[in-house]
Amino acid sequence: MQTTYVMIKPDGVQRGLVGEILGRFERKGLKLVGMKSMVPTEEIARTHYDVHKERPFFPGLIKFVTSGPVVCMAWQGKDAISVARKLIGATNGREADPGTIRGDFGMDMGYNMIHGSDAPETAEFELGLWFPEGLMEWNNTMGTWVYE
Ligand code: D4T
Repeated sequence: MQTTYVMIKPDGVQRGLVGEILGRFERKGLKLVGMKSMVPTEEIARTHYDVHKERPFFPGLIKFVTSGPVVCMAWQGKDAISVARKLIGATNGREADPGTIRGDFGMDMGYNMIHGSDAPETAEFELGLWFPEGLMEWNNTMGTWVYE
């Protein structure tokens, strides 16, 4: 089992897409092991996107991510990282496949509504950053009908 960090960004919240987006992860069969909402501080946003700190879009990205509430989620399941990335779709909404979140609702690169960890190491780092209090352990009875 893997756990991945998924975050609905301020544009997803502003556009009223929270229910639509998180419903897709639920329906897929992933298990929710953490969820909360906050307006990110500049410090947490900078740490999260540290890998991009030299890129020209970095200042705009930090301003955007700290502009309003985000929804922080931890989803667990077999290959949860790649499964979530597939549900999310390509970075630019205009290029993302229909059926993906960005493909169905997005038209841009910066305003792409959602983030998902891209590798086990980044998932571990991001989960520790956004959920320092830890994640929920619970028995998801639905899981017995999701996996053979
Ligand atoms: P995140 O990290 O938000 O899930 O997005 P991706 O994994 O799909 O894309 P990324 O790390 O390459 O980019 C992080 C974040 O920066 C914005 N961005 C990216 C941007 O505004 N302009 C750009 O040219 C790029 C490459 C979008 C997502």
